[in-house]
Amino acid sequence: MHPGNGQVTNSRGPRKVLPVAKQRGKADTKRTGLAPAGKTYRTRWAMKISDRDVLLAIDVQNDFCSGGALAVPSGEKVVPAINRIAQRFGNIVLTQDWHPRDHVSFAPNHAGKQPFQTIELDYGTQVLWPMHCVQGTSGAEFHRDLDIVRASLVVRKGFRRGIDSYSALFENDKKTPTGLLGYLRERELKTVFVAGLALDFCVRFSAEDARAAGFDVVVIEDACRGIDLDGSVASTHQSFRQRGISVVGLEAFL
Ligand code: VGL
Ligand code: ZN
Repeated sequence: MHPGNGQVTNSRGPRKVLPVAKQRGKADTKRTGLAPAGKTYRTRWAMKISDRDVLLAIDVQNDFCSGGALAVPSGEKVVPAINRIAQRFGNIVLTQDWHPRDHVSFAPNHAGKQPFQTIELDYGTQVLWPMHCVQGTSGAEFHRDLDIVRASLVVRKGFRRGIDSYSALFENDKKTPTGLLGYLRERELKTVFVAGLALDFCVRFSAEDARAAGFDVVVIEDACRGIDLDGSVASTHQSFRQRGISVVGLEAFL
């Protein structure tokens, strides 16, 4: 689903969105790209952001950007998109993948295994990755252009040697909490807007866990990039549809 016009429907019914032209007033129609009378145009909608909304920016770190140890194709392109969207939010939370060197998800820590092969652990199947986001290394730092000053919380995840954590809420055993769920509840936040890297892993599992915990969830597709292992981007979109996770484009925030 890619409504593209910012209409977000969920279990509580449609969210209130305003046409951009209306919100800005008639004088601004040029800037919104509306065509002259008689010509066709695509109406653009603006998402109204409230203080119950939070932007969750997932793993915008050097190792997931071009030149990084686990580079997501065009990963760095999420940076200007997230910076732009973030201007609209009063609540911004960042996650940071933060592994010890001897982490169980690193292929070099398993004799005879190559990156992107899988192993079975007590919590299920685990993909083996190249070493990435090692605690304290430059690869684990946020992209230098990510505007982080207004973020109120940084959640580090994947710091236990024996367990990976794709989701910002629960580690890969689906039980061990990161603490973010408590933060979201205590702050009485209601809608989680998710962006970042990678769409088909950490963004996906964060969005799914937030939805399962009862939040309205909106994934900002243009502010994400995927790894795409064995059709994982397609299965991510299918999962979002099935779970009532909304997917919108960047134009909803301009
Ligand atoms: C991620 C694989 C391993 C991600 C993190 O941020 O999507 N993917 N660690
Ligand atoms: Zn990782």
